[in-house]
Amino acid sequence: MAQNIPTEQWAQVVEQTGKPVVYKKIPVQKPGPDEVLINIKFSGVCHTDLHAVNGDWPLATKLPLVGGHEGAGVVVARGDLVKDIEIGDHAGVKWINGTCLACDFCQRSDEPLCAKALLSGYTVDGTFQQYCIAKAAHVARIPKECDLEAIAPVLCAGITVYKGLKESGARPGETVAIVGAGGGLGSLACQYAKAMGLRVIAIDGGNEKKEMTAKLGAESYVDFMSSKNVVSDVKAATPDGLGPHAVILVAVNEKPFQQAAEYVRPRGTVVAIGLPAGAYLRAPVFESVIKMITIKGSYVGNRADSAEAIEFFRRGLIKAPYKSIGMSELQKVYDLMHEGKIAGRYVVDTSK
Ligand code: 8ID
Ligand code: ZN
Repeated sequence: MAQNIPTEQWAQVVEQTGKPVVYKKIPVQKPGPDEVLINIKFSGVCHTDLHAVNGDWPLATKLPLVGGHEGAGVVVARGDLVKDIEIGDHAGVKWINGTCLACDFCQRSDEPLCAKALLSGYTVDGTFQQYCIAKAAHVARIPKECDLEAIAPVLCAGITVYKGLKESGARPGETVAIVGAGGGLGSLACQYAKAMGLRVIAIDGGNEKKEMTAKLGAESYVDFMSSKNVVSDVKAATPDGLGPHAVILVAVNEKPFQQAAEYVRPRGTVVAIGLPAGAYLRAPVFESVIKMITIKGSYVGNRADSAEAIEFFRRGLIKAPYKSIGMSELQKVYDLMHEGKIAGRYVVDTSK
């Protein structure tokens, strides 16, 4: 290990689900043979982190838990088996912290489907601490020219929506509806969709998100809070009135998951990404069949998707808004997120 690594560090710890996070000092871990230790400088706050704090998914978290999975920083130590990443390199800790690399899914580069996947900030400690461990094979390589604070949200939100847009099969010039467009994933989805040559209908609530999504390149906005009929408003927002070719669902609410099948274009694809607790995807069989629609899930991305999403950022194509705050104030971010009051993403600075 390098000499300047402290034995203790600041972290935000979930000690009990459903209770506020606790800001305290905890020990710095040592990386195993196939792991790296990353000095996390900045970490985005994803709604998944709030699901972990609330314990509202049918998947248990580790406890006590350090949340966070959009961590950007500097490699400060590595295990003996690690050869392809150097001390001093910039790297990112993603949701997929490690996988077995040997199962059928890993072999086919569907690593998120690996049954042995370690999940940062959920089944292993994540990035709301100053020093975080991850499997070297899975850490994201971040080019030195990229700003570590601005790139943090790409490490989950960016990768996930980029993958989801690819899964939708939408082609350049076609229209995609982004449901929850004013949130963390949604704001990045607007930018990736635009960079991929797609036309964006943003769906969210309130004027702040309307203005933000317009700046991010959305051509139209449907306000789910004031619209009298979301289905007809979304259809009307497409150039020919037939509905969007794809729908990217990144809201944390069940209702839009039921509505999407109604306004998606015949032959279109609905991609479910958001994970509202206890929600169901429902669609009428008759219309789904005669419209030949596809409804599918999309879950983060593999290592290649991650590298591609980072490359879009490096090229200057992704400039999503974020708000900076000290890591000590993480609970404030969760409170705002719970109320749906965050336009874009919050990024915490682990030194404050
Ligand atoms: O791999 C995955 N599938 C993956 C990866 C990362 C995150 C899934 N997620 C999940 C999270 O766990 C969470 O459930 O995606 C969801 C969205 O995460 P986020 O973008 O970090 O959440 P946010 O910033 O709170 O944004 C949610 C937005 O949805 C809007 C809200 O106003 C907010 O802007 N929204 C809601 I709640 N209801 C809506 C509705 N009916 C709505 N927008 C349109 N219509
Ligand atoms: Zn996330």
